[in-house]
Amino acid sequence: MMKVLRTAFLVMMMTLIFSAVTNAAPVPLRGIVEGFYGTPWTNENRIDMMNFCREHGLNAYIYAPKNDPYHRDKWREPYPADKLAEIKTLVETAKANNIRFTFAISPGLDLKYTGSEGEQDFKALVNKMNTMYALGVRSFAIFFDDLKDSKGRHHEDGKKQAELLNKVQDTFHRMHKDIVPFITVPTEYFYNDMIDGRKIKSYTKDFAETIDEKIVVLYTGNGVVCEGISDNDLRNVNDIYQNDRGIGIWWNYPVNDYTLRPDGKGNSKLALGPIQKLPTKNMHAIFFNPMGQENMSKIALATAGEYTNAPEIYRPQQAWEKAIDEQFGNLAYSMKIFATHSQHMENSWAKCGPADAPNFTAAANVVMMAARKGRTVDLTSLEAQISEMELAADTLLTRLPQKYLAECKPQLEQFKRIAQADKLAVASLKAGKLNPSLKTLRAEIERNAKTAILSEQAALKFVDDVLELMGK
Ligand code: 14T
Repeated sequence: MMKVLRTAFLVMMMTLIFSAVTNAAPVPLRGIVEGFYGTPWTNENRIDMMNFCREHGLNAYIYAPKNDPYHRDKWREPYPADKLAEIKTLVETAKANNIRFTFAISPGLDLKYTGSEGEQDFKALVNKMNTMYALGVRSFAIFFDDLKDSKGRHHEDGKKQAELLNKVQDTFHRMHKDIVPFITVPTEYFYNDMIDGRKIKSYTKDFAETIDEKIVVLYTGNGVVCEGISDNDLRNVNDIYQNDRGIGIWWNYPVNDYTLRPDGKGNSKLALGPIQKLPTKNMHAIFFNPMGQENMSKIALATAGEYTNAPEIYRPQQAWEKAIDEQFGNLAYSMKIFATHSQHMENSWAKCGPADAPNFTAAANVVMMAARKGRTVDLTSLEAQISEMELAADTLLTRLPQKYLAECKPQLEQFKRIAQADKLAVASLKAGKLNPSLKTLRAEIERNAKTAILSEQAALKFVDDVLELMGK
């Protein structure tokens, strides 16, 4: 009898322990950081996104819009009543959706650490956070990113910053027992900025040594916007930041604020690919920085949900197809064609996301290779793709619901122009002489490139390749 009981007890314990292990979320804190430059999301956007997060297994949202004056530029100034009411609604919506709402403040531009000014600023910080506590906020972040001058230098003191963070957290924790550990982003927030050759820079060394081990430190990878973070990359940065639960990630995809249009109204390229190339283990927290285009961000963010809920078995391409099928119903086929041409984000300092339209590039390369040798080639595969592109652009322009169209119309129109230019490029190759309309259309594409960019290295490159070959 005793033996049977003991066995039963053991089995029960094993089951409990095992289920505790398997039920533990691979990434306990996973969500969105509204941390981009440019026009912030509307509260309606945010509420919509919180519902989306719950549906996709994301459980955290950080409020940190760079262009909210009360978050950064004028961080000392109290929020006006209407803004407070908005934030209160967000806090309540987050709660109803089981999402941890974090209020972030970015005081670094002019924060004072010492003397009577330091005292005053400390009080201003605590005051601002107390107002948020009264609205129901229980999670707080203080960010110190983007404090570099025009020469790319910063003058921050890692020890002073970290000491201030610790002091604010301690003070706040003494006042309110129900707050969770703070979140921060240091001034040197990407790996290549933390080291100088093989040496850890003094700012990072001081910050890492001083910061309370419970505080969640976020970093963006080897660069600000980078191709991926390997398990090994994560180990390297965790050698610097030996925090309780390891360093967390602020992932700069699908954010596109660095492709801001000259008129400031919107961004020229949309990031419509899947999340990819992120670590498979040892992540306590990951936050995805989205686009100002809230609805168009949901392709990448749905894949972020898939990834964070099972990083080890995540497959980007499959998650991407599933996301588009779910979100676009009978327009999914057309949306996949458009989105394939707008996933790769790259400029002089940023590089992220899968290559645009790899199938197009492959077909175009075969064609160009032969054309350069003066050989005739089979153009059927390329022509089929081009027709589908034009059809997809037309279909989406006429049938996409307004909430999406409002976020991607210039890009869809540009997509259509590029498809038409591709068609003229193929016709030129076939005729053995340049179709004069191609140059006109190419110029029109260029005029629109300030507001809409996509497929620069794929469908648009083919146009330029043909122009170069047959030009003048
Ligand atoms: F906090 C950081 F992790 C971070 O990424 N900060 C900003 C972020 O607000 C912005 O959305 C993101 C993408 O542009 O990159 C950081 O901002 C930069 C960084 C640069 F190197 C803006 C311009 C830069 F040249």
